[in-house]
Amino acid sequence: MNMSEELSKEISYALRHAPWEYELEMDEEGWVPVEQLLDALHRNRAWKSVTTKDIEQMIECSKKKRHELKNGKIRAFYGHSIPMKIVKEEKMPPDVLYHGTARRFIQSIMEKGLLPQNRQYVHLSQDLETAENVGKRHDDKPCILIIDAKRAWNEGIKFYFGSEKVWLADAIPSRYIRKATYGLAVMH
Ligand code: HQG
Repeated sequence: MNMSEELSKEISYALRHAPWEYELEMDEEGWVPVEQLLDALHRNRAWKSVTTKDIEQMIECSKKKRHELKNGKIRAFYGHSIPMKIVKEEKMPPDVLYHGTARRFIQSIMEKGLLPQNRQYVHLSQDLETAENVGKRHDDKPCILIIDAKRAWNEGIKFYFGSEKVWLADAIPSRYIRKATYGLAVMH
């Protein structure tokens, strides 16, 4: 892992899971003052000389947009597990969304629907490639689920904008979920 990836991981950990460990004051949309984050990072020898510019560069270079820096504040777009629920912007989803997961979770998902588990929201992918990459974190042969987002939205399920590739929902009932065969996913 290079320096920028390590910095991204550390910042994701702070902003998604443990702002109190870094003494960060977080607002309801997940924003914290960059100065506070820098102060905390500077207390760690590994990040002694990290600057706002380094954080900007890390965000810029990352293939996946995980953080946003604006008006002297920084936030994580998604992924939170802290007790205070981060308020996200409700938005009409595309007709179809995807979710990459492990084969071993399928039976439970088909019974109970998609649940946020340890995070605040269920994470859905904008495209198949993203879903495959998410699924590979859990299983070398991930299973891709197709979410009938349009119908779910029409029937009152709320969706929230996460980032350019990530959509969020409180939960997705199983009637809106079907399994893609792995072959189908690759063909698209
Ligand atoms: C599964 C990463 C059994 C769900 C990723 C998933 C993403 C169920 C796992 C983002 C279930 C939770 C989030 C049910 C859901 N029964 N299992 N009823 N409902 N699950 O890591 O979506 O790179 O919390 O399928 O790329 O994998 O860190 O969520 O497998 O965008 O920026 O429970 O985090 O982004 O796993 O990943 P996770 P996720 P970063």
